[in-house]
Amino acid sequence: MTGSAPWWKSAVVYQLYPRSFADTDGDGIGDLEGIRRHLDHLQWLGVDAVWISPFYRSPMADFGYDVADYCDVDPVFGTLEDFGRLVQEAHDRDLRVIVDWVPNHSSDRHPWFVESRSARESPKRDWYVWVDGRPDQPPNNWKAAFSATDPAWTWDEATAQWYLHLFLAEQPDLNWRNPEVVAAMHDTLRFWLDEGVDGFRMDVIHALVKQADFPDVDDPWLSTDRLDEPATHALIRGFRSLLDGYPGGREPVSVGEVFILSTAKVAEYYGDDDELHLAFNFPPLFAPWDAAKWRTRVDRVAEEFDPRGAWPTWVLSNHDTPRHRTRYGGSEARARAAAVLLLTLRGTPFVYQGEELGLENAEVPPERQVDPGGRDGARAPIPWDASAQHGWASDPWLPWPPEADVRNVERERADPGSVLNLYRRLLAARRASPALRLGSWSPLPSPDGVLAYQRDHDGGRRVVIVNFTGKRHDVDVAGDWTVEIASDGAGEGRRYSGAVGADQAVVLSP
Ligand code: TEU
Repeated sequence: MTGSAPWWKSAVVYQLYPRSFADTDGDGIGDLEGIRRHLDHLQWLGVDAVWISPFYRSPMADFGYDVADYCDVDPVFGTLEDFGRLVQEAHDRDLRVIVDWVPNHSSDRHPWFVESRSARESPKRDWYVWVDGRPDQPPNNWKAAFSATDPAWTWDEATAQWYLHLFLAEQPDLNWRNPEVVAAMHDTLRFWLDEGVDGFRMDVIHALVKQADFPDVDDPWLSTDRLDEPATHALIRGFRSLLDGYPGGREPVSVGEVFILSTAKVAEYYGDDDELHLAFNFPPLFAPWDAAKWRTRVDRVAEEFDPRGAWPTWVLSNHDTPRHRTRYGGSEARARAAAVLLLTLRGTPFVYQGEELGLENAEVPPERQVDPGGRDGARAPIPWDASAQHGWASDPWLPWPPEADVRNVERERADPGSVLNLYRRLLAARRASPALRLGSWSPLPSPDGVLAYQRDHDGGRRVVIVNFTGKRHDVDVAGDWTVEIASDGAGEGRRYSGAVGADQAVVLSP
């Protein structure tokens, strides 16, 4: 690969939501062995790394984001041995493995919290956030995520204090002002590094330290004014030195979920190249399919990130948000054009399992809804083939996404015109082009409704044109260009005509 850039700058990361990827033991829930058996498919697709959503021991109140043992695999997903085999076989294929790390809160069944809750005098009392008060009056106006009304506090009858939980009551927040918590959580990072992982996706990392004295705030949900504390930045510098100092030359990466809707704030979490290696930046993910809005948000990233040498990330879909094809109105053509955008901006793209099949959100009838955050639709199982069970041994835990009879891995692999094969071509084009992987980004003149830009690296150049509208547009580009990739496959390998079709995106090479 090119020069001395760290691997994660060139990489495309594929997010695995293990419950819904592939099931091998027939319980209707995906498992680690299911991931291992499909590594050849991921290698065929051409991604460089996987991020696996939590597979740790958990009562599953938040489907694994409530961790009861940071250093073991939940039996529903398999065993630590399964994980070891998965890492080994991924590495054999040059695929890196990033695990999810959920440091803000544990499960209420974690032995740390059980002990903390047992008595005010418990040696672990101060591992969580306990405050005095009256049972009828929560300590402040902070609200728990997923609810319009529930306080972020639960009264513990037995010990007559409130404990804090930014999410569910089953997810008590750890007290990161306590150095014992810091040391114990550093140990969990070392544990997975020793298991061979290549990095961590760090859950709600901006939230670790809360504002002292817990004042009322203007926006009582996941707002920045009660979180985003200087002490959190100091903690992140500690994680960074642990990762950078880990022996073996593996260059483990940290990618933080900084759920703050200010790109300037997100940039601060890269520190002075001494905090996160990468951070998710949510404004583009939440942008509508609109060229001007995307242009503004891409520009914001360049303005805030470039001066500090921070490397961006790009995400269209994840396990918390409706799938981008659904958000953009259900059009496959738009979802394809969006894929071209995702995989050609400057930064590290994250592909969420199933978007490469062009999946839409599943319709989940009320009686099958299970997520307290209402996010089931994006978490539907991956259809592997056209059979009635789509490669799953029994009915999966959530309903199928739409059109699973045609929109499945087997069918789409066999169809050169499929969304899956578009992703594969885009990934191959990235691999072959230092300009697409690492090049600079500069906008080109284009009509309203169209975003055009070029990527340059060491004399290599690619031009990308994304038409966000349902109308054909002429877009002049100086010089002679060949259509390397077209989102609809049209004209690939031929000379660029000077126009992009409705909802079409193209990658041009000299
Ligand atoms: O998400 C944090 C977060 O901010 C989102 O949950 C957001 O509030 C919500 O999805 C809006 O619909 C992370 C994980 O990605 C999520 O799955 C977990 O539920 C959450 O943390 C708690 O661990």
